[in-house]
Amino acid sequence: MAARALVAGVFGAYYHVLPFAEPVAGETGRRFLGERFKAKPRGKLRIEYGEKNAGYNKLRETLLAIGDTVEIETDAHNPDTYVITAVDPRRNEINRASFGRQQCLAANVDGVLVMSSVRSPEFNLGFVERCLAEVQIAGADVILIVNKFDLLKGAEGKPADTDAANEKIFAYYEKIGVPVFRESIMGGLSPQLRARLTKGTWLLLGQSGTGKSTLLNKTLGVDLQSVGEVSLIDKGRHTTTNPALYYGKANPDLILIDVPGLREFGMHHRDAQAIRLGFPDFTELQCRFENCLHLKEPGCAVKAALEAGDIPEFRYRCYVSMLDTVGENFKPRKGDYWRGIRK
Ligand SMILES: Nc1nc2c(ncn2[C@@H]2O[C@H](COP(=O)(O)OP(=O)(O)OP(=O)(O)O)[C@@H](O)[C@H]2O)c(=O)[nH]1
Ligand SMILES: [Mg+2]
Ligand SMILES: [Zn+2]
Repeated sequence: MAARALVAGVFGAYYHVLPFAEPVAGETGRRFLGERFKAKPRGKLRIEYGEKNAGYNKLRETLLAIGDTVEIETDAHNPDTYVITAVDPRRNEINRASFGRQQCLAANVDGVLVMSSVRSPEFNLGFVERCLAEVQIAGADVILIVNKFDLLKGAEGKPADTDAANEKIFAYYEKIGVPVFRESIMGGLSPQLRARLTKGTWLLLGQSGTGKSTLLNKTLGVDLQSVGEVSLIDKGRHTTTNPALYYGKANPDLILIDVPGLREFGMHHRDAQAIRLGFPDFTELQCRFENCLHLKEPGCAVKAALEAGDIPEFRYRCYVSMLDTVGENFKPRKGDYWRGIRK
């Protein structure tokens, strides 16, 4: 029998899927049956998927990602495992490049929670900037969470101007419309952040150790319905790099996707024109040339704004360093399709 499901875990050779429950009259939002199942894509699937989604480049090498909605069927020969027979086109997808390969971290997200911290680890501007650009290119909402503010109190050995410099960065993000939440997640979410996280599918994106799993635990609570390694939550330490999707039984409308153990967030999979579009505060300015990369072109409004101090130095420097890495070392390997590689 065929059913519809959400891809909720990626484990190399197979996936975890959460079948949707029949909609209840008068209720909005998706409901799940509650159990997760092992599933494998039917061999023919990749070819069919490619034909249906002509917009995708060489889609036969694309595989499924967390957040894909799929059609599943039972397999008479293998009752423990469902067969994935079809995949819906994606509304958006968040990718990163790592070791010269592109990895699709999640598809069909409403927003991304970019997670960072002020101490252990220190605020990593480059990482955060690349996440913000990727989310902008993908076309999803973004929120910046700066965690571990509790560690600032009485912190010794660090000059206070690091924090003043960080505050200038946060203030600029707020000015260009990126909400910034200053948090100490271990002691609980701020009421403002909690009020913001009531529904939707959110990807948690941040360097290892910034507190993503802690946020997940505090937000979704004890009756966590998990798809993925539960031990990962218990220990609060990453044990794997498999992304997984979670929701609380009390509120299946709020879904969080955790990607553990990210050490780098490469943008080599994007070209220069895509990077350009990742900076909305730059594109809203009127350069002489529509596709201006704001480097040495005449009549560049971004360079003018930089000189006038309207665009801060840090922002422009991050942009230029991102342009420096595009396409560099980007060699996807065939056979790695299950990781979300394409091109
Ligand atoms: N001081 C302080 N420590 C925190 C806070 N939130 C989380 N931590 C600690 O930071 C460490 C890392 O937290 P995790 O939630 O495992 O971080 P993560 O982002 O999931 O890390 P990866 O799974 O490796 O990507 C843990 O020891 C947490 O207890 C906080 O608000 N303040
Ligand atoms: Mg984690
Ligand atoms: Zn320009």
